[in-house]
Amino acid sequence: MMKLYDSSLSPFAARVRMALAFKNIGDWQSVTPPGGLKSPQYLAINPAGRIPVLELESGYLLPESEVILEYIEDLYPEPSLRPQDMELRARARVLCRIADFHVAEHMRPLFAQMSTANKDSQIIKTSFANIDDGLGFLNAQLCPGPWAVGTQMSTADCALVPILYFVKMLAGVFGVNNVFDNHDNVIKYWNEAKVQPLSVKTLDEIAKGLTDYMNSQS
Ligand SMILES: N[C@@H](CCC(=O)N[C@@H](CS)C(=O)NCC(=O)O)C(=O)O
Repeated sequence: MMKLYDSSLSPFAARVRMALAFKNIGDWQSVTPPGGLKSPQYLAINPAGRIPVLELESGYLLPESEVILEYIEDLYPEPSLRPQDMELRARARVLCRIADFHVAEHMRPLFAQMSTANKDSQIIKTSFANIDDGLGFLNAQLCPGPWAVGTQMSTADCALVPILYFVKMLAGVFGVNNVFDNHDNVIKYWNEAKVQPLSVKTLDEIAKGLTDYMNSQS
């Protein structure tokens, strides 16, 4: 059985769980990284010390959520998260890259700021400015919904739904009001996509993970 090194606090791990749920794949197991992400045991699993990693039946340890989705798609082609249309397929890939490189990447300093007592207001300001730029790029690329490239869910939604949830969460934590406000297509996408049953399931898992984490800290 495949193993997913997983966390309900990770938008990247959520991307993989959302794809597995879409395909109704049950033969996988969620595993907590042994010893924490930077422990020698886990660094032997993923030298980058990051989740997710999918351990394949062969024992091969596959990192990088987007590549994991491609593997899952090859392993279980139906139902497909790759649009039939070649242009829409390209658009879904572009949206995944925007989500990763132009939005999620700028959330990293904010996660670090969450867990430090000495907050740096300049880092927080710059990160939200970068996220706003990324949301602008996303805004220009999104198609009319309810999903990111139209009426069918794709890999882009598995990436975007969890990441946008975390953008909202971080904005709440740092008191940034209406983080999507300059981006009409992002607002529309978020409102339509977040209520789809698979999004609800994925976002509920994240919300529960966050609640459990907060409770463990208090
Ligand atoms: N590009 C990677 C990013 C994975 C990633 O950054 N995961 C976060 C959890 S949300 C992590 O493990 N962070 C720990 C760290 O960067 O030290 C992917 O798509 O899988």
